Amino acid sequence: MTSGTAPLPVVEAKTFCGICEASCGLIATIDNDRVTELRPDPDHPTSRGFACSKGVMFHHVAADPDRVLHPMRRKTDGSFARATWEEALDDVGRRLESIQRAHGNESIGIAYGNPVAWSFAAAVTASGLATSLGTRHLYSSASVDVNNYFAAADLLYGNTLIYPLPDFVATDFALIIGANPVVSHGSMVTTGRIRDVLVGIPERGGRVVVVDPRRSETAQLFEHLPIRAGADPWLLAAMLRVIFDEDLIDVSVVRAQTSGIAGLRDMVARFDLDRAAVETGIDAAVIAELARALATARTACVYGRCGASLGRYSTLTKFLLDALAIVTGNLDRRGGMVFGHSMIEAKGTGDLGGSGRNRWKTRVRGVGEVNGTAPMACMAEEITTPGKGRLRALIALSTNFVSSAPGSSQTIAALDELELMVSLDPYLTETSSRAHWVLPPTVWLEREHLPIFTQTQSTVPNAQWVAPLVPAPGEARDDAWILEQIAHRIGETTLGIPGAKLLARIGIRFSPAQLIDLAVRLGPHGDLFGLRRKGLSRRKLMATEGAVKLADDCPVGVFDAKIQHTDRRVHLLHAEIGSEIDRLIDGIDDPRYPLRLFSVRELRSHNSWLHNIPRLMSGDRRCRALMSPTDAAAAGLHDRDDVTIVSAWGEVRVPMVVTDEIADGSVGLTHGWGHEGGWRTAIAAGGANYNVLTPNDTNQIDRPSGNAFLNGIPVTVTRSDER
Ligand SMILES: Nc1nc2c(c(=O)[nH]1)N[C@H]1C(S)=C(S)[C@@H](COP(=O)(O)OP(=O)(O)OC[C@H]3O[C@@H](n4cnc5c(=O)[nH]c(N)nc54)[C@H](O)[C@@H]3O)O[C@H]1N2
Ligand SMILES: Nc1nc2c(c(=O)[nH]1)N[C@H]1C(S)=C(S)[C@@H](COP(=O)(O)OP(=O)(O)OC[C@H]3O[C@@H](n4cnc5c(=O)[nH]c(N)nc54)[C@H](O)[C@@H]3O)O[C@H]1N2
Ligand code: SF4
Ligand SMILES: [Mo]
Repeated sequence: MTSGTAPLPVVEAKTFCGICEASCGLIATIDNDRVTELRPDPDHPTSRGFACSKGVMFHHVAADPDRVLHPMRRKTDGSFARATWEEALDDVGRRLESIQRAHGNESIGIAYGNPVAWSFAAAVTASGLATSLGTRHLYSSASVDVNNYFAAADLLYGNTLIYPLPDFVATDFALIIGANPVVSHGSMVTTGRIRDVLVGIPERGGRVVVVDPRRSETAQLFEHLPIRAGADPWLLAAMLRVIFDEDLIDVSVVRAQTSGIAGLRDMVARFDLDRAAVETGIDAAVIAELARALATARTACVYGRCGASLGRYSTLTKFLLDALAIVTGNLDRRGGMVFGHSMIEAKGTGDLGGSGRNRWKTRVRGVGEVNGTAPMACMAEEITTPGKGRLRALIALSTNFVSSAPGSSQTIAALDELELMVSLDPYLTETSSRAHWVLPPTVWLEREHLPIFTQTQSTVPNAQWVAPLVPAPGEARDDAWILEQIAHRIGETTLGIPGAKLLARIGIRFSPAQLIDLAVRLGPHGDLFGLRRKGLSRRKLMATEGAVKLADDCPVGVFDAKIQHTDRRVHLLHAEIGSEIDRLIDGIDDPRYPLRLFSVRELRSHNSWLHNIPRLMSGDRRCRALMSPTDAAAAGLHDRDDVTIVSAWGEVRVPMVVTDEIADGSVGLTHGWGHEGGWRTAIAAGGANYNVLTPNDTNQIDRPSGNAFLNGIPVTVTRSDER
């Protein structure tokens, strides 16, 4: 046997999970260039020995027999044929060049999805390519998720990326609006073992109140306040009104930290408690008690996620939520809301992608950009509407937007009009299978890996940077490499800095790793190129096993350094918020659609994928609608009926479960199901695409942020055989 064929020794290496924002520490067993086992890392500073079933199963994704491992070209009959990288890149390059010549760079677009948050190189490269092209067609899944956070942060704190974190570990009172961290493991805050941390609050005498139309896995553990889906801004504004009316604001803190308090008081004075009670389904007396409890708690934090972020008025909702913490003196306070302390400052990370808002507007509907990106809700019309700058070629990167973005039927129809669609995806999904080319990316076990996004929001600041654990299988290549190859063929760069093209021409190129290393070394914990002996750099981190803890918790007393408005104050008065309040108060319900639909996320799903791993799909896993016994009886429906859910924008057929988990007036539906393409287990799971029911009409989405409207959709539900 020669040394070239000798089996490699079985080794272990530390990494972290690149699926969700918990970014749990993992230990991988590597046998002959394959990851054969993943288990929790007991020494990771945040996750401390926790990992969920998805994380420890991820090597089954890497080894999935349905995984795309070679460039694939779609044939006229819709099936795919294998091609070489040269053929793929040359064809993509030629077609893009001809679009460039005929219509200019502004007709080429990029759409990226959630997994980019775990691929720093892809994130840097995709935004760099969009900058080089000078195109406004850069669509981010943030617009179906968190743009409202960014818009509220811009208004309140003066920068889209400065969002304070709930200090769950030290708080006396946690108000959780539309989040299910026991299942999701937290979002827009990275707190390891989040379930245990939350359980610790009542154990030390505090309170956790969960506002949710469903008695979720989180609500079951704490005080559950059922609310009608989509009614959160009514609850929050009414609570603020009580706090003002009863003089419960923390006057000295508010005087020191804010401007516009009188304006905020006038805005919430427009909310009547009795109407708020009707809108939310929560008694006025209960709303008032909740407001008093929050305001008088020794410390309190407020936290809202997808239930609050995917409503029709999501920026208003997030603004009011933060305002509750601010007026009660809980900002920049231990046990209240704290600011992250990362190895790369959030603002710095954002500056690479251009943090900001409303610096330009979309071509067709004039919706303002957020962090340099346009809303996915606008994409279909940008493809179908003629004129200069029409979107003609789309590079889709780790997104399954046919399932995850609103208006799926319109999106599917629009994709037919694209002259070129290229999808970088490890699977043939309902999105990628509509592309002309599907190009095979590595997954996070196979590439250099650092928690670029979640390191900014970890409540135990830490740093980790790992080398690829195993080589890329088949012909898979890093997303960043693929984008660079495409850019190279059309005379563009992937470095989003001024003068990048000139530098490239004289042979000076920076890799994404070099760029991020620079940000780390010059960052708050960086080695300043030797000036700070114990400081961090890529080289040092990669030589370290596991993650490095940077502090026990986030700092307090950093208000002046974090607030980015030039007067160093939180701004509470905004015309944009005033007009959202007008829209909310003047809104009229359509009597044809009396129920409110909301999304249900499951432990062993991740958004619209991970449905192809048999071990994650075992047991009774199916797409289903959930309805309260009272609403079901009123509509003559029974458990297990096949029902049709109809909204103003579409309809789906699904089986129904009648359960007292659901509040009257709301209907739950699992999202991310109803697959097409080449992932056989996912397709066999059946189900329907939730987002057939949601609007891509920009009059319906959140105005200040362009965030999609996916929760609180007015619907009606009937038995399918009665239609
Ligand atoms: N109705 C409804 N819709 C929703 C939501 C909801 O609550 N309700 N939630 C929204 C939220 S919060 C989000 S974040 C979005 C997510 O929506 P998307 O951003 O579209 O993300 P996913 O559905 O997670 O799909 C990720 C895709 O990336 C592929 N992928 C995985 N890893 C890699 C990789 O390393 N490289 C590449 N190139 N591809 C990869 C997967 O195969 C999959 O096709 O969905 C939103 N849609
Ligand atoms: N297992 C698992 N974990 C995940 C994901 C996943 O798909 N599966 N996705 C990841 C991603 S990308 C994200 S962004 C996070 C999301 O993290 P979370 O937001 O914590 O997760 P969701 O399940 O979307 O929680 C939303 C909660 O809001 C409730 N809700 C729905 N509509 C309303 C409403 O109008 N008002 C109120 N008050 N509540 C409402 C729902 O019943 C649900 O309990 O999870 C991440 N982690
Ligand atoms: S909780 Fe999220 S980060 Fe942790 S193992 Fe599960 S999927 Fe991975
Ligand atoms: Mo998300």
